[in-house]
Amino acid sequence: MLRLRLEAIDMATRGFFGRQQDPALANRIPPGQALTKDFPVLSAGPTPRIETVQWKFTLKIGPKPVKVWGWDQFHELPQTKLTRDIHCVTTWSKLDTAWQGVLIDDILADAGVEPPTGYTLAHSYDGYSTNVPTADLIAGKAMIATLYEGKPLPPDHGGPARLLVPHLYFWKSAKWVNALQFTEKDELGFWELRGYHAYGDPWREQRYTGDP
Ligand SMILES: Nc1nc2c(c(=O)[nH]1)N[C@H]1C(S)=C(S)[C@@H](COP(=O)(O)O)O[C@H]1N2
Ligand SMILES: [Mo]
Repeated sequence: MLRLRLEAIDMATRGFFGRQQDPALANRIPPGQALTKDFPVLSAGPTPRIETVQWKFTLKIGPKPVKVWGWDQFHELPQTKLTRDIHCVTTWSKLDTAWQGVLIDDILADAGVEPPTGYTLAHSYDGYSTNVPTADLIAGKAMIATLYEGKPLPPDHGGPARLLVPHLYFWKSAKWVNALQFTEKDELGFWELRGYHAYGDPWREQRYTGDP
């Protein structure tokens, strides 16, 4: 909590400009957010360095692994480009970020899996986790991204691969992702256990536990 808030204050003193600057953009900036052109780095711990040769991504139903992809296998899946606005709970928003990767839909199709439950947890190499309802990952809404602005995703931003769920606060977009797990119930992840909202819709300003 403390770390995130301090960074937000620091950012407010440099490159920010308010929503009033361009009224045409106002309907793209959720309440309490301000635009930035930077791409701030927010991590709970040090950046893990994962070589693509050792990278693995596992799809699990509960405790049971259903399919594991290595880097090359993963790149045989259909590649999709998404350009989306992103919103961090520390109050920065960034417009038109361009990503490429594999839609969760295409991962499930490749594994021959119909979503078995309404809830998932994303897991990462640094021990991070975050919960996202299954409905928010499918129908073209989310991907495992490997390219940012046409280049390999830098390690600080979650490379080699991160989850991208752009319509929820950015802490849901797990960096260094290595598994997606279907769960019976909504199980809270790293920040959700530490005071952040279970769902995290920026348009409803669902920042903290108990926000409506
Ligand atoms: N694995 C992992 N993913 C993570 C985090 C983290 O600490 N570890 N931080 C989250 C938070 S709080 C935010 S706001 C975004 C920040 O992504 P960025 O550093 O690319 O801006 O990543 C999210 N994903
Ligand atoms: Mo965050």
